[in-house]
This record gives sequence, structure tokens and C-alpha cells, in this order.
Amino acid sequence: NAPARDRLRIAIQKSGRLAEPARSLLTACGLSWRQSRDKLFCYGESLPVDLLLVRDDDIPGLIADGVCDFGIVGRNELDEQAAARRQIGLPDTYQALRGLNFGQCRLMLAVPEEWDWQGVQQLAGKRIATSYPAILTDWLAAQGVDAQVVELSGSVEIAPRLGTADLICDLVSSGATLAANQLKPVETLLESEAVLAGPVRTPDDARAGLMAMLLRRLDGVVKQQD
Ligand code: PRT
Ligand code: ZN
Repeated sequence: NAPARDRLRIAIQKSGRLAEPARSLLTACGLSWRQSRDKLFCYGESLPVDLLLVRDDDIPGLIADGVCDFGIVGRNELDEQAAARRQIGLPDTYQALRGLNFGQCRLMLAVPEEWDWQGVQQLAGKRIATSYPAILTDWLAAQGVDAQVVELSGSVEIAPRLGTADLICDLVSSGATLAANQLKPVETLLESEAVLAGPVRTPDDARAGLMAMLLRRLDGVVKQQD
């Protein structure tokens, strides 16, 4: 049993694609902060809602461990860590509560341009480079295809040219990066966007009311943007 808290903590990306839009969205919900000097923790002024500025990879774990109550993170990252946790038998402790209408991208398979793509059976025995090994492993199993997953933390697009993999599974938005690396997208594993993530079980202290209020405000703001 975690200790009762009367302030809410929201984890957002410190820098990167989701950092600015996440902060603007929360500002539009009426939140404001006293900027701390190290800028890792921002103390909430208008409401008892504090911000933690972290790497996006850390956000699911911060919610799973109860350190943060909400987080704004790509569905791709949230699903990857949930799938990885499930694969080692851990229970689901967080969930995507709302889609936020920004950070849209797709997790896709991409193959060298010269391939004549005929379908997933073509993946048998191939090596696929990705930073999303758990999602890819689940997807391959669902497709009934036996391929090798090569986990890379970055520069996935150059793996086929380096010879460390035959094809890749990576995030795509405009497709320019794939084209620049002579790759073409062939299958979509996941449609992603930034989401508000929260715990499966709402804490039974003062935070519950704050969480409900913030969700209401968020729904109002996100609806206005449509
Ligand atoms: O430092 P930290 O770990 O926090 O950041 P990060 O480098 O892991 O993440 P960041 O800021 O790059 O991305 C954060 C989130 O933005 C991702 O988890 C996705 O949910 C979302 N997002 C949206 C994207 C893209 N679009 C995207 N295009 N993340 C990455 N990309 C990559 C893509 O893979 C390609 O390499 O950007 C490049 C350009 O894409 P194209 O298709 O437009 O060429
Ligand atoms: Zn990251």
C-alpha cells in the first residue's frame, strides 16, 4: 500500500517531440508551475499538480511504480513496455486513458526498395531490426511467422545497409527517413499518437478527485481541437 498523497504528479517528456505539445496541453487545462532550477521537477502553482520531466522511456515505469499518477507518452512506448511486462508474467498496472491528437505516427515494417513484397510469409527466416522487440514478437506470433528480432536502441534505418538485419520495424510519420535509406513501408503494426496514461487502479486519497477533474478539463480541451 503506497502512502496517501494530496498532490498529483504527471510525467512528461523533458525534451523531444512530445515535450512542447504535452506542456501546452496541460497549460490549456489551467495548470501552471513554478519552474525549478534543475527543471526535472516543476511545482504546481494553480493546482496541486506537479510535473516530472523525464525521458519518454521512463514514463510507463514511473506510473507502474506509483511514482507518477499520469503520464503523457506515445502509445508505441506504452504498448511496448506493457507487452514486455506481459511476456515476463508481470500484471498490467497502467493503461492509456485518452488519445491526445498529437504525436501521430505508425509502427511499420519496411523493406529494401528492391524487394517485391508479397506478404508476411516472406518474413520467414529473416532478421528484423527494431527498438520495439516486444510488440514485434507478439505481432509475428499472431501472424504465425518465424523471423528473428534484432533489438537496436537507435539508427534502426541503417541496419539493412550495414547487413545487421534484412528489414526493419520502426516508427514512420512522413516516410522521408525510410525513403532516404532506400526502404519502403509494407505493413502497419500499430497506429500511434500521444496518450494520457494512468494507473489501472485509481488511488483512494485526495488524488482521485484531482485526477477526475483533470480528465474532465482534458476532454474539454481535446474536443475543442477537433
Ligand atoms: O529522449 P527521449 O527518450 O525522451 O526521446 P526519444 O528520442 O525516445 O523520442 P522522440 O522525442 O524522438 O519521440 C517521442 C515520441 O514521438 C515517439 O515515441 C512517438 O510516439 C512520437 N513520434 C511521432 C515519433 C515520430 N512521430 C517519428 N517520426 N517518433 C519518432 N519518429 C522518427 C521516425 O522513426 C524517423 O526516424 O522520426 C524520424 C522521422 O520520421 P519521418 O517518417 O517523418 O521521416
Ligand atoms: Zn525515448
